[in-house]
Order: sequence, then C-alpha cells, then structure tokens
Amino acid sequence: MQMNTLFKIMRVCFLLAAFLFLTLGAYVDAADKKQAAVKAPPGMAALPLDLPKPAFAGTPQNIKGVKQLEKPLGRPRPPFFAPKGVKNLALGKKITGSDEEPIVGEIKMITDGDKKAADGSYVELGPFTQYIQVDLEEEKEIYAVLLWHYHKQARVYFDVVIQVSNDPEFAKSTAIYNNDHDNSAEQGVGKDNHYVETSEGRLVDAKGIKGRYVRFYSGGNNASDLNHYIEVEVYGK
Ligand SMILES: [Ca+2]
Ligand SMILES: [Ca+2]
Repeated sequence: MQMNTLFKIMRVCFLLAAFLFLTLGAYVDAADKKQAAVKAPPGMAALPLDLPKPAFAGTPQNIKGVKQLEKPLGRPRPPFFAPKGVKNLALGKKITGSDEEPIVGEIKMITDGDKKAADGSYVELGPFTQYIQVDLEEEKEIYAVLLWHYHKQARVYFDVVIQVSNDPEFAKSTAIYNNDHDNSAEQGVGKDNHYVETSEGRLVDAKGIKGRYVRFYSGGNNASDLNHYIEVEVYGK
C-alpha cells in the first residue's frame, strides 16, 4: 500500500516535470524566434541611434481633426537596418533655408546633436511653408533620415516633404517623404501619413538614394502656423 502511494507521487512528479520541460522549451523556442526576427541581415546593422528622453507619455489627447493620422505604435520603434558603417552625416553640417533668421534660436542648432525637448533646444521658423536644407558636402548614399520638429508636447506638423538632390537649388529632386495631400507646399501631392511627433523622431527609409543635399519642408502644425526644428539626422555613407 505504502509503495503504491509512493509510486503515484513519483508518477505525478514525473508528469509535472515533463510538462514544465515542454512548456519552458516552447517558451525558449519562441523567444529564440523573436530574437532571430530582429537580428540584422548579413552585412547590415541597426542604425546607431541616440534618442533623447521622452517629454510626454501615453496617447496624445490634444490632436483633433487631423486626416490620415498614423496611429502611434504603442511600443518602441523596432531597429532599422542599414549597411554596416552607416552613420549620421548631417552632424555639424551647414544648414540653409527659407528663413535663415529664426524667431527663436539659430539654424545651426538643427545639426548640433542636441535633441532635447526643452526650450533652448528648438528653432522656431516663420509661419506657413518654410524649408531648411542640409549640405552633406559630397554625394552620399542615404539610407535613413530622422527628424524632430518638436517633442515637448504631442504635435502634428503639416506638409512634411523631404527631398534629396545634387543641386543646391533643387531644380531636380526626389521626394523620400511627402504628406502634403493638397499640394499647398507646391512640391507635388504626397500620400504619406500625418504623424505625431515624439522623442523617437520620425524615421524615413531613404533606400540608399544618392545625393548631396537634403531639404525639409513643413507648413505649420496643429497648434500654430509656425515651424520648428530640434534636429535632423541623415544616415548614410
Ligand atoms: Ca539640435
Ligand atoms: Ca497641405
């Protein structure tokens, strides 16, 4: 009788151990697969991003009536893979634009590496359609563009058009982003989404396009007609 009970206990223990082993195995397997899904493809590496601290959290409530507004991801942006050796070529490079005497700050702050949300870290340009452009000093292969207009509070900037060219006058250029749905910036009609500014900045896939100059248009935001920039980064080689 006693032997029989012992046997039963042993059998339960064995089944429990087997169950745990299989469950844990499946869990580890799933974790491995997840890891593999974000592993860089051969010759590629995740962009070496250095993101500023978030200034607000949660889903923004202050944005109403913006059409084609992208839903926030609700989690950190996944890594962006580009060929190894790609870095931010815009850092410290010269900025020119349609308003070279900003209302607040100086245009050189747009490539000074400071991406903080705070007052003193953003440049305020005049109202309505304005542009800034960065000179990479020679033709480069561009894989990603990252920009922060403003991230102290949730905002949507309008007519965000990003163009690449080898001509400083942009007589001929290629748009890599355009959310001007009614051509009010006169750069052509775009189909890209409106989006909410966050501390992660807006990352645009530039797909290895070649060019020396990158131009950024905007036409005010949901809070005012003014235009702001904290930083732009151009990842390439
Ligand atoms: Ca800056
Ligand atoms: Ca527009």
